[in-house]
Amino acid sequence: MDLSADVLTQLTTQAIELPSWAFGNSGTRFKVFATPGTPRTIQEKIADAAKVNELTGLAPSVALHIPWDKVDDYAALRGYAEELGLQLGTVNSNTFQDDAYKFGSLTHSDKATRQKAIDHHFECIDVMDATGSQDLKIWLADGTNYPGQGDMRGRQDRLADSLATIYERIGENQRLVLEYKFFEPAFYHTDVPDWGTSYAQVSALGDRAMVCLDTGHHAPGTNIEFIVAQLLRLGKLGSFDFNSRFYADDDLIVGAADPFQLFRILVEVVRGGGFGPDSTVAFMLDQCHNVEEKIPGQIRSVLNVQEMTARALLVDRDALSAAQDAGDVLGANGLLMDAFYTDVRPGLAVWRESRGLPGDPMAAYAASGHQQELAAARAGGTQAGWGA
Ligand code: PSV
Ligand code: MN
Repeated sequence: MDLSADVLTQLTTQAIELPSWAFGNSGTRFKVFATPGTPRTIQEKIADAAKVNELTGLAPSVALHIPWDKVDDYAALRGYAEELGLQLGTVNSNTFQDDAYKFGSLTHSDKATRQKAIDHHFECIDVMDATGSQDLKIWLADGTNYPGQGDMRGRQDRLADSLATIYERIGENQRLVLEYKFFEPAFYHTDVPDWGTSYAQVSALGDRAMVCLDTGHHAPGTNIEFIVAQLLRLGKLGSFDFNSRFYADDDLIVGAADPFQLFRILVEVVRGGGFGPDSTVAFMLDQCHNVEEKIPGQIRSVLNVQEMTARALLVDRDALSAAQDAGDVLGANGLLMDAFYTDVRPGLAVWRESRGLPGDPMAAYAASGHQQELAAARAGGTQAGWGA
């Protein structure tokens, strides 16, 4: 199976947004290992994202996290990004690092605390207006640790009210995407634990409210591609946060833990019209690089998505439908596996070179000396990490 001109043309449109926080230091609650050359400012994070885009042609935008990426002049930040060939993308709110939110933010029983969280989202919308960002992404740490600790029903009602107030402020060309996560930091119950809750909440808001599916936020064994199919069917899949997990919210490189799962997800994306110029689904990474270098970690990640998209595009749809309709169980399964087992890497390398990109972006980066240059240039200052 070769990569046809049609498949390559479709791949030309692929864009994967990078998270600014992927370039900062991160780790576990046990230890954060610093990497020489780690950005100290949002400008340096953007410069690193631009390097990923330069070598892959896959990552034309970078997501911001407020307040981690706070600056005085967002229009200037936008200008800086544009000079480097990037757009500023999704604005991620943060209601999980403030003492006031110990017992919740948009769901809190105290009106003033809810208003504080709402005001924070208003601030994020102001940032979006200045940066030209389309999506406001809300992930909530809200939940409880013990049965009886909170009124789960009341919290849903308050969440609906808070979201409605935020949604009213969203501009005509902007969207609100609500992310779900089945546990952590709350362990007994989480206020937005699953796609169904996110779907119910955003459906009540309107057309510009959508679900964000973070691939790392499901219980082991969950059929994520089914959720993808269902949300696309319902017209409510707004965006992806791509990453890999073995055990929890591991935030490892997408496609690293289970490449076959990533393939299956992308098969449903393609099947459901979620890929290509007519799709409004936004593709983003939500990852951290705890022990590996960050720029090559991001390069590896976007290449993984590209490779699995290419394989998903190779599925012979007509033959698959025919086999499915004929009840040809093994034939249908074989068609899917043929696409999955096709090594698209040599074909993609040739295609990249034809577009003026390095055939092997990982090797090109390693040979460039860029990492060493950054390590020398970025001596001193405070390296960015979660919270800065
Ligand atoms: C926390 O789980 C998290 O990783 C969510 O997935 C958000 O998307 C991200 O942090 C940024 O706030
Ligand atoms: Mn996420």
